Amino acid sequence: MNGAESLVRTLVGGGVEVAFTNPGTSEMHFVAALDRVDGMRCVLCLFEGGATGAADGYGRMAEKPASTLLHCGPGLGNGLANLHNARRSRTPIVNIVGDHATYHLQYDAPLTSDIEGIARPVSAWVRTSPDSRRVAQDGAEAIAAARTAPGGVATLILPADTAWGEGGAVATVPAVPEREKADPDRMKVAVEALMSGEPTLLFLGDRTLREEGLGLAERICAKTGAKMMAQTSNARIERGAGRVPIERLPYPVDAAIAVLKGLKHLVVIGTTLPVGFFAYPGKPSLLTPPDCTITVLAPPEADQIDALRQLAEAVKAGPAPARPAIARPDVPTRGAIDSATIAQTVAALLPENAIVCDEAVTTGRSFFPPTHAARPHDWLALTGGSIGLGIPMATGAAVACPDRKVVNLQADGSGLYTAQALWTQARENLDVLTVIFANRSYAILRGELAGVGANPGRKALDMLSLDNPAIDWVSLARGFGVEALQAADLDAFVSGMRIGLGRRGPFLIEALL
Ligand SMILES: Cc1ncc(C[n+]2csc(CCOP(=O)(O)OP(=O)(O)O)c2C)c(N)n1
Repeated sequence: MNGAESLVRTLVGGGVEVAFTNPGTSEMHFVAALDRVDGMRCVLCLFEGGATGAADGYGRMAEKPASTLLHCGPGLGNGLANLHNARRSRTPIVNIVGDHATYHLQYDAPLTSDIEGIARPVSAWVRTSPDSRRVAQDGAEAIAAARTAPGGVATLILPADTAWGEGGAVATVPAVPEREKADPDRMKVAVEALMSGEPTLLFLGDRTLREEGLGLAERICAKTGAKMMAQTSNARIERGAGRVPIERLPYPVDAAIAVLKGLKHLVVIGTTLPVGFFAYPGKPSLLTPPDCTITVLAPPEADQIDALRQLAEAVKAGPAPARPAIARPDVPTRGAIDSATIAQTVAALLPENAIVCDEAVTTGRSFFPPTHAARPHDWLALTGGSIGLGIPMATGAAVACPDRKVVNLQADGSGLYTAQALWTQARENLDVLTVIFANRSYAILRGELAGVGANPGRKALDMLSLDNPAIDWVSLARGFGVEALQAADLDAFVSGMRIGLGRRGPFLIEALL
């Protein structure tokens, strides 16, 4: 068996069943091995950012790693932005990058580069396999590294001769270490904060935002009077009718400072501190009031659910409190296509068990309150602020969950970074409805210009406008094999949503805002 085949067999044996690929010459033996081994679905992505974003969407939903297959340092570089987002969402990914044969590197051929150096900032684990007898073992360790809490990108670099060389043997995946329990001293401080009667916030991320964690947090808050809030951008929240509604820390710094005002204690579980996405002149980085105590009870790598259980027990939390049911709204019948009517339409029509992939940027800022009443669904957001994730993430989520409708709420500028992932949706016949918010601008950056105190002139404003020429998303989608329609008013938008949600397979709506 050659190294490539031993690696593919090891991946399949270790539960890696999907490869999002964009290969080149150095990966040809790996590609050939995919044909000799059953159990690995290969999904071609036309750009590495599509492959890495799809692996992120897949991992968030499947809760196990997919692999990528990328070509040398430049291919990895193309995929880096979405690996950055995956690192922020702590998604397990086995990131496989081909390289020149070991003995060829000394000649500095054109594609030679420092792959480890490119991979390191986004990877929890990096290894270059030295030879074909070792490559399966390295693959097995990569799977374990990707799955080790909090989850991350394990980059395995595969010199071409490690793939074509003989002597490979299938390896088994080593055990993944258990998550550590919360520190008892911090638990004591957190319990004291919650029982103090002073304004206290449970600041939540990661696993705490699934049904079980939210249920525990709700009971703790009901007992102690504390409030709960999610970090701004989350890998996955289980929400919708019958589930615990949770708001996110607002993105704009002033709004975030306002909601945290008066807080005396912050208890952090499954995330990091509430800081601004950016610094702004004259505004703080850390957004809690200066006299607020902060206790990081369980960082993302810790056992967050156990921390919540211990807290619930320590404060003697009662059963789930009665929660007033919020009625699902009807579709809007009056008004323009804007944030409010879009959110209302989504809330009214989203099918049960849908997966929402949110790269709506400015249009989506206020989507949460109106969609609490939507049918139960998962909500996946842009975790690392690196735009160009939405369409690939929806692609990967649809591969992971073929029985669930995926709805990609997509800002137009961000969508253009990785629009070719639509082709993968068409080729794989994935059940994804993409809704493009065609405001034909980088709208968020207008606010940022003001926020940093810059004084824009015509040239600066020109850098934020996408209307000359206007991008024709319907033609773009059709060109990639995805049926599409344009909605210029609210009626057309609502009926487009009914059409898109009522059929299976990829579909795109360009909503003119
Ligand atoms: C990889 C990357 N490049 C650039 C940026 C800077 N940036 C942030 S938002 C944005 C434009 C977003 O425009 P669009 O997606 O149309 O959303 P809108 O602001 O119009 O709602 C840009 C360029 C970024 N966040 N990530």
